Amino acid sequence: MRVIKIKSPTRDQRVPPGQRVTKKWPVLHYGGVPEIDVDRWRFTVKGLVEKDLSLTYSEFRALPRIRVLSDIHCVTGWSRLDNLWEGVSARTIGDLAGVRGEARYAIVRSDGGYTTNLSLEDFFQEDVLFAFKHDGEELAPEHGYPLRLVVPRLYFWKSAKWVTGVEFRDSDIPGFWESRGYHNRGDPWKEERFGR
Ligand SMILES: Nc1nc2c(c(=O)[nH]1)N[C@H]1C(S)=C(S)[C@@H](COP(=O)(O)O)O[C@H]1N2
Ligand SMILES: [Mo]
Repeated sequence: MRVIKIKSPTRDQRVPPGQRVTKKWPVLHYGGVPEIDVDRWRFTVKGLVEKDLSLTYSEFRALPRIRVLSDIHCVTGWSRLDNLWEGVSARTIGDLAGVRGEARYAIVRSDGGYTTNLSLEDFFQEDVLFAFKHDGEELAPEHGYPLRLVVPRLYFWKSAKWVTGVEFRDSDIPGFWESRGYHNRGDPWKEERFGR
């Protein structure tokens, strides 16, 4: 399979304000790590699309892949540079379902009820992907196995773990952290940590 390689944009000043670099990869989430049976797992796409999707795990793994090299910036203050992700581009998912012209937002849902919201401008950046591998290895359960979203240009809470689907809408729904005081967008270069 041909894999398209993408490098997220970086700046001369590599690390955003208020962040410290770590080599380790911390584990952070609300609640427990879900036990997911990939034989029953589905990835669903619904809302303002031409065609609803419900993909099995093997169907998802057969989609065209990309690899993205990008940095993680967590709002709690750590950054981890040069992560190599492999998975399916958000654009591939959008193209498969046929996102309708009225759509403005993507609401991403996870096993366990976590959600996060993105404008379609942010969701369809070329380095956004649904990843099943990190640095050449399958994702570990605590990092989102079997699938997580990765949104390199925004704080890492937007990168939902244990993703089960996406809904395209014309109106926004603040996600789990966004409705608990985190910023609605979360650009680390503007330190959009809290508030709208
Ligand atoms: N489903 C789910 N995804 C989630 C979270 C969560 O609580 N549930 N936490 C977010 C937050 S706040 C961060 S910092 C990252 C942490 O990812 P990591 O544990 O792989 O470092 O996951 C994000 N994705
Ligand atoms: Mo976080």
